[in-house]
Amino acid sequence: MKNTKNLSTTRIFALGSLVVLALFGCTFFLIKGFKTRAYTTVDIPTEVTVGNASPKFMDGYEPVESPASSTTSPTAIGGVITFKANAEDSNGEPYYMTICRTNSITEPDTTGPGTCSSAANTLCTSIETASGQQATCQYTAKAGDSWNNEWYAFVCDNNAQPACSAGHQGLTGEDASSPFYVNHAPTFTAISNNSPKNPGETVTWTATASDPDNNQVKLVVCKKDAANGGGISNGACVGESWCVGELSASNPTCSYEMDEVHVAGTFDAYVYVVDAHNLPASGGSQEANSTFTVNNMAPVVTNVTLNDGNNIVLEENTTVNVDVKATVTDKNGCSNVQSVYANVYRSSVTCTNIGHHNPNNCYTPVTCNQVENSCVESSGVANYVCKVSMQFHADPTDANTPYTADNWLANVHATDVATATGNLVLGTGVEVNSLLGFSITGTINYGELEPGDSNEYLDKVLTTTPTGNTGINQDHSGSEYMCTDFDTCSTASGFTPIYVSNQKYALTSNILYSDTTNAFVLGTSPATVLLKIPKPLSTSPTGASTYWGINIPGGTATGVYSGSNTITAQKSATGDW
Ligand SMILES: [Ca+2]
Ligand SMILES: [Ca+2]
Ligand SMILES: [Ca+2]
Ligand SMILES: [Ca+2]
Repeated sequence: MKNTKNLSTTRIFALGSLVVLALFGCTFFLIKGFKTRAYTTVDIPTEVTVGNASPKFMDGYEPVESPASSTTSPTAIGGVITFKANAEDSNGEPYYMTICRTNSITEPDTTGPGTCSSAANTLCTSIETASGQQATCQYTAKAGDSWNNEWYAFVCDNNAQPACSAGHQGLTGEDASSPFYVNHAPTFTAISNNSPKNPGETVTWTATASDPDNNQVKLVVCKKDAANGGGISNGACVGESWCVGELSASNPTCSYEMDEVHVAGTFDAYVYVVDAHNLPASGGSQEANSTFTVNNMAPVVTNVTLNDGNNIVLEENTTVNVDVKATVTDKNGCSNVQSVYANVYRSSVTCTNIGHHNPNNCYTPVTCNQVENSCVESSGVANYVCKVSMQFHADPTDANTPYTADNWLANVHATDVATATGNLVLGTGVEVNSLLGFSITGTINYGELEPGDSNEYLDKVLTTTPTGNTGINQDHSGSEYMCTDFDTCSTASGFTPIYVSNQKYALTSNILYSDTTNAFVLGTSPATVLLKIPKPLSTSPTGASTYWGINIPGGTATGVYSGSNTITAQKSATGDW
């Protein structure tokens, strides 16, 4: 090194002077001996030349970076590193500190700092600093810097023939020692994801990315970009994230595990790559919107019941509400289900659209409503109830009906907002029970007759209207007597009850009381009357009439006679429905 060479030259010169002086002294002594002259006082001239020594870094004040730059805490591009050291010059001269990239310094020809081997190799140079004081200089990290940047600190004195120290890299093993590290942004050239996926599945993004410093890289996927209040900070999304990946050597991935229930649709997903120091990539695919799609799932219908599994009991001449219940599951959430309806029908009937609606055998569509608070958000399950307003004349399917082989079923349909559908037919149906019923308008008032008289024609009409769901006949019977003190009907002297057999009835009009074929005698035992009223098909069913008359036996006392006739409905043979 040049500084070392200069120091050696100086030393050789000083030693030469001493040798000359020694020779001179020895000669003088010999002359004195020869002349034998005595002196009491001799003036001997002296001389020394003091060489210039370079400044030295002081112990405990070796050169350092501030802040320290290390692999775990590298310097950002544009970041400033201040180099600091204290040096002492044994000549007491001020000094300059110069930081070079290589272990080489050139002393200046005249006063001033030393120079590195090239301008490119010069990091910084301090101002003139007094011996023993701290010298500082600053370097701003540049994109062109390497990851790993060696440096050497030199101190050169301010002398007419300056001398520089050896290069110093700081204390071994210290973060603040050479080298300093400059972090560069990762490159991020492409992004992809594996959607569409179903709710409950996992969407994975894969980035094409690496780091010029061989730092590990990480992929972060955010719900919003920076322009909309999102973006990233310190390697994390500012707002909500879809996922935060793991650090990897290159091509990092990031996976979003969907909940079991997830809204369907396409979602914005802004992708960011950062290095292990959370330095974001710039350009390329950074902040690209790599949208992902969650599939719509068709609703699924389960647990269909009709009337809670019980046979259906109708009510005469009116409707009853029968419940259909079902569970509907949509993995896009309960609210994704837009409509639910049921078809309720006799099993051998086609009942799939409103054109099939028939209150005898097919109720469609029956609106179903979500049971309040039944939605379980985490599973997309909700319960529904559909109320069927079933008419009294709905076809019975129990024994002794034309539909014994059938039963009643429910088919529940669910449709979601994306018009995907699901349905389920009740597996085991229930019966609609036979409902035997009728109503009769009017009472039988035979009018005013004298003993020995009868109604010439059976002209007192009773109209029977069926109010159930079967074809019907009737049984007719009457109390044994009509009497003035009904229903005591005293047979004591003075009381003349009218025996039941004086009443007759017919199934058609214009039958004479005296007709022995078509006028039937009423008795106390029920007699089957084959009215053959058909099974009602509507709320205005076909009815039937019976025609009545009476004969007043001779000797009957005057008075108002009362009695009671009993008419009972009987299910007719299925052939008469
Ligand atoms: Ca010096
Ligand atoms: Ca360092
Ligand atoms: Ca980096
Ligand atoms: Ca859905």
